[in-house]
Amino acid sequence: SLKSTVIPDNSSGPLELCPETPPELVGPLHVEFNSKRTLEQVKEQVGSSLQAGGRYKPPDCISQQKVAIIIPFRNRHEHLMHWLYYIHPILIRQQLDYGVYVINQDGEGVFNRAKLMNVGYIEAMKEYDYECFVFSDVDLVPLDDRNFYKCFENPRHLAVAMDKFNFFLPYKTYFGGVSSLSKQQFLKINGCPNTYWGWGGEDDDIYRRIIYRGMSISRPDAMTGKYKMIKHERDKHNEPNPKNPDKLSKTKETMDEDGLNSLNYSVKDIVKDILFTFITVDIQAPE
Ligand code: BGN
Repeated sequence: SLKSTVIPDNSSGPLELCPETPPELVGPLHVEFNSKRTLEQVKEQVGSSLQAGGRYKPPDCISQQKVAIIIPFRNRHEHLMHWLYYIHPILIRQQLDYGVYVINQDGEGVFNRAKLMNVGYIEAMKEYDYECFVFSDVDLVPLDDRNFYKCFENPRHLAVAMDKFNFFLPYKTYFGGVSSLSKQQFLKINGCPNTYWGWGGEDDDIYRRIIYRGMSISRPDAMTGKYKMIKHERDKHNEPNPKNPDKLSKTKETMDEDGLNSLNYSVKDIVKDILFTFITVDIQAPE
C-alpha cells in the first residue's frame, strides 16, 4: 500500500526579522590596548563565523539592516588589529548583516579622511545592497555593545563620550570619530567633501551638510556612547591644514559641487582577508 511519507522538517520555515533588542548584548565592555595582537591571533580569536572580506550575517534571523563599516586608513596596522579584535564580536552580538571595508590611502601624499569615506561608500555599494554606512576611525573602540552600529531616522553621531575628551563632547556640533548615515541620508548631502586635505574640519563640514539639508543629529546617551581611543603620535602627512577653516565657512555654497558627484579616484588593489576587505586607492593626493 502507498503510505504518504512525511518528511521531517527541522527548519522553522522562512527566517524572521531579528528582534529590535538583540538578546546577546552584554552592555559595558572591558577594553585594553596593551596586548600585542597579530592578524593570525585575531583571526583565530574572532574570525570563525565570518565570511571572506569581513562579512557576516546572523544564521537564525534576518538582520534589521545591511551595514557597511568604512574605515579610512593608512599605516595603522596595530590599531586595526585591536579594532578588529573588539569590533567583530560586538557587531555579531548586534545581529547585523555587515561587511568591514578598510580604505587604505596609497602613497605618502596628504591624508584625506572624508574622501576615503566617499570611496568606501562607492566601493561597498559595488559589492552588496548596503542600506547603512558606519564611518569609523581605526583607533576608536566602543565601550558598550548597546551603542548600535546601524542607521537611524537622522544621521547619527556615535562617538559622543571619548576618553580623550574626558567622556564629554568637545563641542555641541562635534560629529567626528564614528558616525552613521543611511544610504538616503548620505545621498541627500552629496556624501562627504573631497577637498579637505590634512587634519581638521571635514567632520564639521559633514555636520553642516546634514543641517543644511534639513536633518538633525541623533546620538546615544553619554553612558552608551563611551569610547576608548588608542593613544598614538600625530600621523605624518596629516598636519592641520590652515585652509580648512575657510573651506568650512563655504560649505553651503560648495556642497552641491564637492562630494559624491565630483569624486575621482582609482582602485590599486583589493584584498579580501577573513576579517576585512582592504581596498588600496589612489586619491590624487598633493605631496
Ligand atoms: C575641531 C576640528 C575637528 C576635530 C575636532 C576634535 C576644525 C575646523 C576649524 C574651523 N575642526 O577643531 O575636525 O574633529 O576639533 O579634535 O579644525
